[in-house]
Amino acid sequence: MKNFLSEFALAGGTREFTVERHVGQLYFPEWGQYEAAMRGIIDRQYYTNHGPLVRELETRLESFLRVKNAVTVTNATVGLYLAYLGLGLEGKILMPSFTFVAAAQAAVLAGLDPVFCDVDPSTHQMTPASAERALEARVSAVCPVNLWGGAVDVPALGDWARSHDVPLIFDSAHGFGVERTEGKLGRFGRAEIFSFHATKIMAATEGGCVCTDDDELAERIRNMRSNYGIRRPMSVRLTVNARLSEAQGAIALLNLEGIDSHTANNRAIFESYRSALETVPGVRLVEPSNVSRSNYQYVVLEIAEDLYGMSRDLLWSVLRAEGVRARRYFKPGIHRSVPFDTLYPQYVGALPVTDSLCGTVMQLPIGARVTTEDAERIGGLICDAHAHADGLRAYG
Ligand code: T4K
Repeated sequence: MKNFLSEFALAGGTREFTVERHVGQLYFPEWGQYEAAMRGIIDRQYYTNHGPLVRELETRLESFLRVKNAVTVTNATVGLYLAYLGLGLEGKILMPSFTFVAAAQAAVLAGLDPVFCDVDPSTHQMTPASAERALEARVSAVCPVNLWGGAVDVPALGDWARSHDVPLIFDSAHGFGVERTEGKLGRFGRAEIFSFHATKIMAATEGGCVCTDDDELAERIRNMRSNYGIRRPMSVRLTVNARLSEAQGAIALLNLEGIDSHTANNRAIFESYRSALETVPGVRLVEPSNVSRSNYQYVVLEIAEDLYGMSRDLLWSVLRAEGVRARRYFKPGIHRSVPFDTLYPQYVGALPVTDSLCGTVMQLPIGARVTTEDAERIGGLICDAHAHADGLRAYG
């Protein structure tokens, strides 16, 4: 507890955490299991290009997600790119600007023009209403993003997409293991793309997968993914190297085994934050939206400066000084990032919710290296910083 201003690290006091706490630390497998998996790879001397571990991973992902095809790839950015290419999309693709830049980068790589829309101020998710406002652009596809261990309202967006006859390609980079009443994310729209980055709950250090019930699309992506092709050869527009290695496959398989316990661990941390923060004025913990089960991989706060007493950015600096490596995803929104700000200047000033969220939203540490006690201490720091906001503002 920080009783005096001088106790805050930003004001010269001792930092709360000597070992920094990060957002989304990898649930790295237990060492013995990892060692055994690596020995197997070395014994087989087969390291990549759709080896036995990656094949097993794909089969296990298909049965876990109840989807016909899970095509593993190097990362979600490349997965989005291959899905756009595999669907033969041309022209414009609609997506929210309040997200990681990957969906737009992948669009540009695939020769598409991204069109940006705003999001719902409470859930941070894209809605049919937010999509509607961008529709005059006459897009050929929509890429909704399932954010923060929550999801968009899938049936509502599905109805909207059907009525406008545009395919949905879901960026579900945050959504592994997340469930709606209709089932797990992974089988909605024409394709869903997951990330297995080190900061995700289902991690392979790097990696991802494209999920689809469309066998033809999956086969096309498999053919594009490897320069040598795999399974049924098919003529495709382009091939790239988007393969997952056996070592990544091994880590992913072990993480898939642990997914329920990792989710339970995340949930306990999330609940610890919730109770530590519920009475702090001007701090809103964003609950995962539109899902029956979250993976709780993101602890997202909105800071209302007038009520809390300091800005999101100053609180972020207070926490960083204490060894809490909070992040400011997504600052700026895609429409204000290079090169999209100059390529598409029409969006600057046109997405007020996104602009507001980019200045008020922050993520707190969670995952393998964070404990429920850490969450209580971080919540306590946020509470103490509010109590000393007048003094801390001098460090802004
Ligand atoms: N769609 C959405 C909605 C996404 O959020 C993302 C990626 C994608 C698509 C594309 O997925 P990928 O192509 O990456 O598979 C990160 C991640 O690189 C990125 O995967 C993630 N979303 C994005 C939101 O954040 P950075 O540059 O902020 O992450 P980085 O590497 O600085 O790590 C964040 C924190 O995690 C740091 O505090 C340190 C900690 N960390 C990181 C790594 C890599 C660790 O503790 N260990 C680690 O090994 O972009």
